[in-house]
Amino acid sequence: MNRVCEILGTEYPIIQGAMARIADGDLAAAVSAGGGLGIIAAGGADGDWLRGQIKTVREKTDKPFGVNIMLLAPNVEELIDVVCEEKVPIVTTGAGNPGKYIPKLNEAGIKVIPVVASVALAKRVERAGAHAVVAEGTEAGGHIGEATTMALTPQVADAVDIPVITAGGVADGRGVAAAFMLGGEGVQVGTRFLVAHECNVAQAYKDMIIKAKDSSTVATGRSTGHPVRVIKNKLAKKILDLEKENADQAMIDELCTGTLGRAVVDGDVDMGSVMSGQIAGLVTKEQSAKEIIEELFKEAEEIYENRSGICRSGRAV
Ligand code: TUI
Repeated sequence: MNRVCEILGTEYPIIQGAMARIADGDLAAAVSAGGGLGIIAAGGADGDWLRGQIKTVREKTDKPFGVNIMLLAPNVEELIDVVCEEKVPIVTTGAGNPGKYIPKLNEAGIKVIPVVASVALAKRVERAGAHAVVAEGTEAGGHIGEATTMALTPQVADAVDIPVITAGGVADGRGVAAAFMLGGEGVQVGTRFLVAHECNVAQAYKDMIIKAKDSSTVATGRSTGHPVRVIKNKLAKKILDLEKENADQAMIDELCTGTLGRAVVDGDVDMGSVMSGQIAGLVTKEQSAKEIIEELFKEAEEIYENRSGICRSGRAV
Protein backbone atom coordinates (compact mmCIF):
# COMPACT_ATOMS: atom_id res chain seq x y z
CA MET A 1 0.00 0.00 0.00
CA ASN A 2 1.31 3.36 -1.06
CA ARG A 3 1.29 6.23 1.52
CA VAL A 4 -0.75 8.49 -0.75
CA CYS A 5 -3.41 5.80 -1.32
CA GLU A 6 -3.60 5.36 2.46
CA ILE A 7 -4.13 9.08 3.07
CA LEU A 8 -6.62 9.50 0.22
CA GLY A 9 -8.42 6.18 0.73
CA THR A 10 -8.15 5.50 -3.02
CA GLU A 11 -7.13 2.55 -5.19
CA TYR A 12 -4.62 4.62 -7.19
CA PRO A 13 -2.33 7.45 -5.93
CA ILE A 14 -3.83 10.08 -8.22
CA ILE A 15 -5.60 13.37 -7.55
CA GLN A 16 -7.58 15.20 -10.21
CA GLY A 17 -6.36 18.77 -10.67
CA ALA A 18 -8.67 21.51 -9.46
CA MET A 19 -9.61 23.26 -12.66
CA ALA A 20 -11.29 26.51 -11.71
CA ARG A 21 -14.88 26.90 -13.02
CA ILE A 22 -14.58 23.43 -14.62
CA ALA A 23 -14.07 20.75 -11.97
CA ASP A 24 -17.60 20.17 -10.65
CA GLY A 25 -19.34 17.31 -8.86
CA ASP A 26 -19.83 15.30 -12.08
CA LEU A 27 -16.12 15.17 -12.86
CA ALA A 28 -15.10 14.66 -9.23
CA ALA A 29 -17.56 11.75 -8.86
CA ALA A 30 -16.29 10.10 -12.07
CA VAL A 31 -12.64 10.35 -10.99
CA SER A 32 -13.41 9.05 -7.49
CA ALA A 33 -15.55 6.20 -8.83
CA GLY A 34 -12.68 5.41 -11.24
CA GLY A 35 -10.23 4.84 -8.39
CA GLY A 36 -8.61 8.28 -8.01
CA LEU A 37 -9.45 11.30 -5.86
CA GLY A 38 -11.95 13.55 -7.59
CA ILE A 39 -11.78 17.23 -6.68
CA ILE A 40 -14.46 19.94 -6.78
CA ALA A 41 -12.81 23.29 -7.57
CA ALA A 42 -14.44 25.85 -5.28
CA GLY A 43 -12.45 28.83 -6.60
CA GLY A 44 -14.81 31.48 -7.97
CA ALA A 45 -17.88 29.78 -6.51
CA ASP A 46 -20.12 30.50 -3.54
CA GLY A 47 -20.97 28.28 -0.58
CA ASP A 48 -24.37 27.17 -1.95
CA TRP A 49 -22.86 26.03 -5.26
CA LEU A 50 -20.20 24.10 -3.34
CA ARG A 51 -22.80 22.41 -1.11
CA GLY A 52 -24.75 21.36 -4.22
CA GLN A 53 -21.66 19.85 -5.88
CA ILE A 54 -20.73 17.95 -2.70
CA LYS A 55 -24.28 16.51 -2.69
CA THR A 56 -23.88 15.50 -6.36
CA VAL A 57 -20.66 13.58 -5.63
CA ARG A 58 -22.25 11.82 -2.64
CA GLU A 59 -25.28 10.80 -4.72
CA LYS A 60 -23.05 9.34 -7.47
CA THR A 61 -20.36 7.56 -5.44
CA ASP A 62 -19.50 6.50 -1.91
CA LYS A 63 -15.77 6.83 -2.66
CA PRO A 64 -13.64 9.60 -1.06
CA PHE A 65 -13.35 12.95 -2.82
CA GLY A 66 -11.96 16.39 -2.14
CA VAL A 67 -12.57 20.12 -2.49
CA ASN A 68 -9.94 22.62 -3.65
CA ILE A 69 -9.96 26.03 -2.05
CA MET A 70 -8.22 28.70 -4.11
CA LEU A 71 -6.77 31.07 -1.54
CA LEU A 72 -7.05 34.19 -3.71
CA ALA A 73 -10.85 33.80 -3.56
CA PRO A 74 -12.56 36.58 -1.58
CA ASN A 75 -14.84 34.11 0.26
CA VAL A 76 -12.24 31.63 1.55
CA GLU A 77 -13.72 31.70 5.10
CA GLU A 78 -17.21 30.84 3.81
CA LEU A 79 -15.83 27.92 1.75
CA ILE A 80 -13.81 26.63 4.73
CA ASP A 81 -17.00 26.65 6.83
CA VAL A 82 -18.86 24.65 4.15
CA VAL A 83 -16.19 21.92 3.87
CA CYS A 84 -16.04 21.65 7.68
CA GLU A 85 -19.83 21.40 8.01
CA GLU A 86 -20.04 18.88 5.18
CA LYS A 87 -17.10 16.88 6.58
CA VAL A 88 -15.41 16.62 3.20
CA PRO A 89 -12.64 13.98 3.52
CA ILE A 90 -9.83 15.93 1.78
CA VAL A 91 -9.11 19.60 1.05
CA THR A 92 -6.44 20.75 -1.39
CA THR A 93 -5.47 24.41 -1.59
CA GLY A 94 -3.85 26.61 -4.23
CA ALA A 95 -2.45 30.06 -4.93
CA GLY A 96 -1.36 30.85 -1.38
CA ASN A 97 -0.33 29.67 2.08
CA PRO A 98 -3.19 27.79 3.81
CA GLY A 99 -1.28 27.56 7.14
CA LYS A 100 -3.80 29.48 9.24
CA TYR A 101 -6.73 27.29 8.09
CA ILE A 102 -5.06 23.89 8.57
CA PRO A 103 -5.74 23.46 12.34
CA LYS A 104 -9.47 24.19 11.90
CA LEU A 105 -9.72 21.78 8.96
CA ASN A 106 -7.82 19.05 10.82
CA GLU A 107 -10.07 19.52 13.88
CA ALA A 108 -13.07 18.89 11.62
CA GLY A 109 -11.43 15.59 10.58
CA ILE A 110 -10.35 16.90 7.17
CA LYS A 111 -6.97 15.99 5.69
CA VAL A 112 -5.26 18.96 4.04
CA ILE A 113 -3.02 18.66 0.98
CA PRO A 114 -1.74 22.09 -0.11
CA VAL A 115 -0.51 22.63 -3.65
CA VAL A 116 2.90 24.28 -3.40
CA ALA A 117 5.35 25.69 -5.91
CA SER A 118 8.36 26.01 -3.57
CA VAL A 119 10.30 24.11 -0.90
CA ALA A 120 9.74 26.96 1.57
CA LEU A 121 5.96 26.66 1.44
CA ALA A 122 6.13 22.85 1.57
CA LYS A 123 8.07 23.05 4.86
CA ARG A 124 5.70 25.65 6.30
CA VAL A 125 2.56 23.64 5.58
CA GLU A 126 4.12 20.45 6.92
CA ARG A 127 4.77 22.27 10.22
CA ALA A 128 1.17 23.54 10.19
CA GLY A 129 -0.24 19.98 9.96
CA ALA A 130 -0.63 19.15 6.24
CA HIS A 131 -0.96 15.41 5.51
CA ALA A 132 0.84 15.59 2.12
CA VAL A 133 1.82 18.23 -0.44
CA VAL A 134 1.27 18.53 -4.16
CA ALA A 135 4.51 19.87 -5.69
CA GLU A 136 3.30 21.65 -8.82
CA GLY A 137 5.83 22.55 -11.51
CA THR A 138 5.52 25.48 -13.88
CA GLU A 139 4.43 23.11 -16.67
CA ALA A 140 0.98 23.03 -15.05
CA GLY A 141 -2.01 24.97 -16.32
CA GLY A 142 -3.57 27.97 -14.58
CA HIS A 143 -1.82 29.84 -11.78
CA ILE A 144 1.82 28.69 -11.66
CA GLY A 145 5.14 29.12 -9.90
CA GLU A 146 8.64 29.27 -11.41
CA ALA A 147 10.27 25.88 -10.71
CA THR A 148 9.86 22.98 -13.12
CA THR A 149 8.39 19.66 -12.01
CA MET A 150 11.77 17.98 -12.61
CA ALA A 151 13.55 20.39 -10.26
CA LEU A 152 10.76 20.87 -7.70
CA THR A 153 9.69 17.29 -6.91
CA PRO A 154 13.03 15.92 -5.62
CA GLN A 155 13.83 19.11 -3.70
CA VAL A 156 10.44 19.08 -1.95
CA ALA A 157 10.74 15.31 -1.36
CA ASP A 158 14.08 15.85 0.41
CA ALA A 159 12.74 18.76 2.47
CA VAL A 160 9.62 17.17 4.01
CA ASP A 161 8.65 13.84 5.61
CA ILE A 162 5.04 13.90 4.42
CA PRO A 163 4.37 12.35 0.98
CA VAL A 164 4.88 14.44 -2.14
CA ILE A 165 2.42 14.27 -5.01
CA THR A 166 3.87 15.44 -8.33
CA ALA A 167 1.95 17.80 -10.61
CA GLY A 168 2.73 19.69 -13.81
CA GLY A 169 3.38 17.83 -17.05
CA VAL A 170 1.92 14.45 -16.04
CA ALA A 171 -0.50 13.09 -18.65
CA ASP A 172 0.58 9.51 -19.35
CA GLY A 173 2.31 6.52 -17.76
CA ARG A 174 5.75 7.93 -18.51
CA GLY A 175 4.89 11.01 -16.45
CA VAL A 176 3.63 8.82 -13.59
CA ALA A 177 6.80 6.69 -13.67
CA ALA A 178 8.98 9.82 -13.82
CA ALA A 179 7.15 11.33 -10.83
CA PHE A 180 7.95 8.23 -8.77
CA MET A 181 11.60 8.30 -9.93
CA LEU A 182 11.85 11.90 -8.69
CA GLY A 183 10.62 11.04 -5.20
CA GLY A 184 6.91 11.58 -5.74
CA GLU A 185 4.53 9.02 -4.22
CA GLY A 186 1.54 10.09 -6.28
CA VAL A 187 0.48 12.38 -9.11
CA GLN A 188 -2.00 15.18 -9.69
CA VAL A 189 -3.32 15.32 -13.24
CA GLY A 190 -5.35 18.20 -14.64
CA THR A 191 -5.05 18.69 -18.39
CA ARG A 192 -5.78 15.06 -19.32
CA PHE A 193 -9.02 15.15 -17.29
CA LEU A 194 -10.14 18.29 -19.16
CA VAL A 195 -11.12 16.00 -22.05
CA ALA A 196 -12.79 13.34 -19.90
CA HIS A 197 -16.32 12.45 -21.08
CA GLU A 198 -17.58 13.50 -17.64
CA CYS A 199 -15.90 16.93 -17.79
CA ASN A 200 -18.55 19.61 -18.37
CA VAL A 201 -16.32 22.18 -20.09
CA ALA A 202 -17.43 23.57 -23.50
CA GLN A 203 -16.63 21.22 -26.41
CA ALA A 204 -14.58 23.97 -28.11
CA TYR A 205 -12.30 24.02 -25.03
CA LYS A 206 -11.80 20.23 -25.26
CA ASP A 207 -11.09 20.51 -29.00
CA MET A 208 -8.47 23.18 -28.30
CA ILE A 209 -6.67 20.83 -25.86
CA ILE A 210 -6.82 17.93 -28.33
CA LYS A 211 -5.34 19.95 -31.17
CA ALA A 212 -2.66 21.62 -29.01
CA LYS A 213 1.04 20.93 -29.56
CA ASP A 214 4.12 21.30 -27.38
CA SER A 215 4.43 25.04 -28.05
CA SER A 216 0.74 25.89 -27.67
CA THR A 217 0.77 27.30 -24.13
CA VAL A 218 2.17 30.51 -22.74
CA ALA A 219 2.34 32.11 -19.29
CA THR A 220 0.57 35.46 -19.10
CA GLY A 221 0.74 37.73 -16.05
CA ARG A 222 4.44 37.26 -15.25
CA SER A 223 4.74 41.06 -14.99
CA THR A 224 2.07 41.13 -12.27
CA GLY A 225 3.56 38.35 -10.14
CA HIS A 226 0.56 36.09 -10.82
CA PRO A 227 1.54 34.04 -13.88
CA VAL A 228 -1.21 31.95 -15.46
CA ARG A 229 -0.57 29.29 -18.12
CA VAL A 230 -3.08 29.31 -20.96
CA ILE A 231 -3.37 28.17 -24.56
CA LYS A 232 -1.97 30.87 -26.86
CA ASN A 233 -4.95 32.62 -28.50
CA LYS A 234 -6.04 36.16 -29.38
CA LEU A 235 -6.65 37.05 -25.73
CA ALA A 236 -3.27 35.70 -24.55
CA LYS A 237 -1.45 37.61 -27.31
CA LYS A 238 -3.28 40.85 -26.35
CA ILE A 239 -2.32 40.40 -22.70
CA LEU A 240 1.33 39.67 -23.58
CA ASP A 241 1.44 42.73 -25.86
CA LEU A 242 0.08 44.95 -23.08
CA GLU A 243 2.60 43.49 -20.64
CA LYS A 244 5.44 44.15 -23.09
CA GLU A 245 4.29 47.77 -23.39
CA ASN A 246 4.19 48.03 -19.57
CA ALA A 247 0.50 48.92 -19.83
CA ASP A 248 -1.48 49.99 -16.80
CA GLN A 249 -2.42 46.98 -14.60
CA ALA A 250 -6.05 48.15 -14.45
CA MET A 251 -6.23 47.87 -18.24
CA ILE A 252 -4.93 44.29 -18.18
CA ASP A 253 -7.33 43.39 -15.34
CA GLU A 254 -10.24 44.80 -17.32
CA LEU A 255 -9.26 42.75 -20.38
CA CYS A 256 -9.08 39.59 -18.23
CA THR A 257 -12.36 40.02 -16.34
CA GLY A 258 -14.82 37.23 -17.03
CA THR A 259 -12.55 35.49 -19.54
CA LEU A 260 -12.42 32.09 -17.81
CA GLY A 261 -16.21 31.76 -17.95
CA ARG A 262 -16.13 32.96 -21.56
CA ALA A 263 -13.96 29.97 -22.51
CA VAL A 264 -15.39 27.37 -20.11
CA VAL A 265 -19.12 28.12 -20.47
CA ASP A 266 -19.50 30.00 -23.78
CA GLY A 267 -16.77 28.07 -25.62
CA ASP A 268 -15.15 31.29 -26.85
CA VAL A 269 -11.62 29.96 -27.28
CA ASP A 270 -10.35 33.09 -29.08
CA MET A 271 -11.13 35.75 -26.47
CA GLY A 272 -11.59 33.44 -23.45
CA SER A 273 -8.95 32.17 -21.04
CA VAL A 274 -8.18 28.55 -21.99
CA MET A 275 -6.11 27.38 -19.03
CA SER A 276 -4.03 24.31 -19.84
CA GLY A 277 -0.79 22.60 -18.94
CA GLN A 278 2.20 22.38 -21.29
CA ILE A 279 1.49 18.66 -21.70
CA ALA A 280 -1.69 19.34 -23.75
CA GLY A 281 0.20 18.22 -26.87
CA LEU A 282 0.17 14.68 -25.47
CA VAL A 283 -3.60 14.65 -24.95
CA THR A 284 -5.17 13.34 -28.14
CA LYS A 285 -8.50 11.74 -27.30
CA GLU A 286 -11.59 11.95 -25.13
CA GLN A 287 -12.03 9.06 -22.69
CA SER A 288 -13.89 8.33 -19.48
CA ALA A 289 -12.13 9.34 -16.25
CA LYS A 290 -11.88 5.65 -15.30
CA GLU A 291 -10.21 4.77 -18.62
CA ILE A 292 -7.71 7.62 -18.16
CA ILE A 293 -6.75 6.48 -14.65
CA GLU A 294 -6.43 2.81 -15.60
CA GLU A 295 -4.36 3.64 -18.70
CA LEU A 296 -1.98 5.91 -16.76
CA PHE A 297 -1.14 3.24 -14.18
CA LYS A 298 -1.07 0.32 -16.66
CA GLU A 299 1.49 2.23 -18.74
CA ALA A 300 3.52 3.20 -15.65
CA GLU A 301 3.59 -0.40 -14.41
CA GLU A 302 4.72 -1.64 -17.85
CA ILE A 303 7.59 0.85 -17.76
CA TYR A 304 8.69 -0.44 -14.36
CA GLU A 305 8.43 -4.10 -15.39
CA ASN A 306 10.41 -3.58 -18.61
CA ARG A 307 13.23 -1.59 -17.05
CA SER A 308 16.51 -3.44 -17.25
CA GLY A 309 18.55 -0.73 -15.55
CA ILE A 310 20.19 2.52 -16.49
CA CYS A 311 22.20 2.44 -19.71
CA ARG A 312 25.97 2.92 -19.50
CA SER A 313 28.35 2.69 -22.48
CA GLY A 314 25.45 1.55 -24.62
CA ARG A 315 24.55 -1.52 -22.59
CA ALA A 316 22.09 -2.13 -19.81
CA VAL A 317 23.68 -2.68 -16.43
O1 TUI B 1 -3.69 27.43 -7.73
C1 TUI B 1 -3.24 26.82 -8.66
N1 TUI B 1 -3.74 26.90 -9.91
C2 TUI B 1 -4.78 27.69 -10.29
S1 TUI B 1 -5.75 28.64 -9.28
C3 TUI B 1 -6.62 29.19 -10.59
S2 TUI B 1 -7.91 30.34 -10.45
C4 TUI B 1 -7.15 31.75 -10.98
N2 TUI B 1 -7.70 32.35 -11.99
C5 TUI B 1 -7.17 33.47 -12.47
C6 TUI B 1 -6.03 34.01 -11.89
C7 TUI B 1 -5.43 33.40 -10.86
C8 TUI B 1 -5.99 32.23 -10.39
C9 TUI B 1 -6.17 28.62 -11.72
N3 TUI B 1 -5.15 27.79 -11.54
N4 TUI B 1 -2.19 25.99 -8.50
C10 TUI B 1 -1.51 25.85 -7.26
C11 TUI B 1 -0.42 26.84 -7.15
N5 TUI B 1 -0.19 27.52 -6.07
N6 TUI B 1 0.42 27.21 -8.10
C12 TUI B 1 1.24 28.15 -7.57
C13 TUI B 1 0.85 28.34 -6.29
C14 TUI B 1 1.38 29.21 -5.29
C15 TUI B 1 2.08 30.36 -5.66
C16 TUI B 1 2.57 31.20 -4.69
C17 TUI B 1 1.20 28.93 -3.94
C18 TUI B 1 1.68 29.78 -2.99
C19 TUI B 1 2.37 30.90 -3.36
O2 TUI B 1 2.91 31.75 -2.44
C20 TUI B 1 2.37 31.75 -1.15
C21 TUI B 1 3.40 31.97 -0.11
O3 TUI B 1 3.03 32.49 0.95
O4 TUI B 1 4.57 31.58 -0.34
